[in-house]
Amino acid sequence: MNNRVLAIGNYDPWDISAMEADFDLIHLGSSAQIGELDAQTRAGITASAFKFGSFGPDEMDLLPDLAMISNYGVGYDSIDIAAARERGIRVTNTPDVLNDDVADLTIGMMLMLTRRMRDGEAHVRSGAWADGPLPLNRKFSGGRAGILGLGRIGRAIAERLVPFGMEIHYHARSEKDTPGWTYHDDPVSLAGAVDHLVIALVGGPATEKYVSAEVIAALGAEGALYNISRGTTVDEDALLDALEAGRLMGAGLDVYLGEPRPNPRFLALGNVVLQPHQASGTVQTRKAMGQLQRDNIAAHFAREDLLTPVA
Ligand code: 8YV
Repeated sequence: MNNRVLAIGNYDPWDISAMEADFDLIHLGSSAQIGELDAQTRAGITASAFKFGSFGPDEMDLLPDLAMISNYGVGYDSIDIAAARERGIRVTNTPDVLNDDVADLTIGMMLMLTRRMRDGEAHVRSGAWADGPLPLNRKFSGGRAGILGLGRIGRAIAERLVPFGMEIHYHARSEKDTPGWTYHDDPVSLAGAVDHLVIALVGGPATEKYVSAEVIAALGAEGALYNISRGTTVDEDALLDALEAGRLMGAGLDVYLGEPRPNPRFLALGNVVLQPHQASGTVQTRKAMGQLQRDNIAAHFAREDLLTPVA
């Protein structure tokens, strides 16, 4: 077997040089360009380092020898897993190495929103402070936090909230072993019990609009919503309507529908903290994600067990 790898997406230079050193690399910016490779080149490719675009049956069928897709990212909703399974293509992702960063950014957004830190900074920069103090805001420690999806990232977020004296509630497919956190068997009940609702669900069709208008209504005018998962998990129109009408205290968002051009209605709002899908975006974590992606590909070529196969 050759060691040709089709890398797809915009990689950092250290990933490109490492892949060039380890593999016979072909690099495309997006999966939409696969068809531009000639048939002979495509036929020799057994592994893809995937980062950007979508990987569905059409793309897979252009690569007749493809045996594995190594996804850069823990979320693999842009890969059609059923189509991969039908074709015997194995898929890996990059779990765990990004838990800290995603959880850190979540806490940052929670504090920023609740303590009105953006308004506070504007107050200093504009000189408005000389005319009077910033209006009082709301205490963060000792509140009630709800985690929707208690996977590895959800748990890392909950663990960070414990030292803030937060009461922890969660909803997941089933009750988990936790240090006394309160389980809710549906998201509406969870939203109704908390001040801060953090979405840490997996993406994909199964969780589409899981945070419905009903969940948002249950969170209520004193509640705040945070999303570090995928934009698809929220009924975004219902969220925007609630934020505009003051039926929700605010939102902290790292992910949106239509990235990288979020709905402009968000930009007009004062009660939101908006981040550009950067939760895993530190040099250290991105290097670890690239390394794990390459390690999975190396295991494929060595005919060893893949390190982090997708279930
Ligand atoms: C992206 C992410 O993968 O891991 C995930 O699921 O959403 C991010 O870490 C990252 O932006 C690289 O494209």
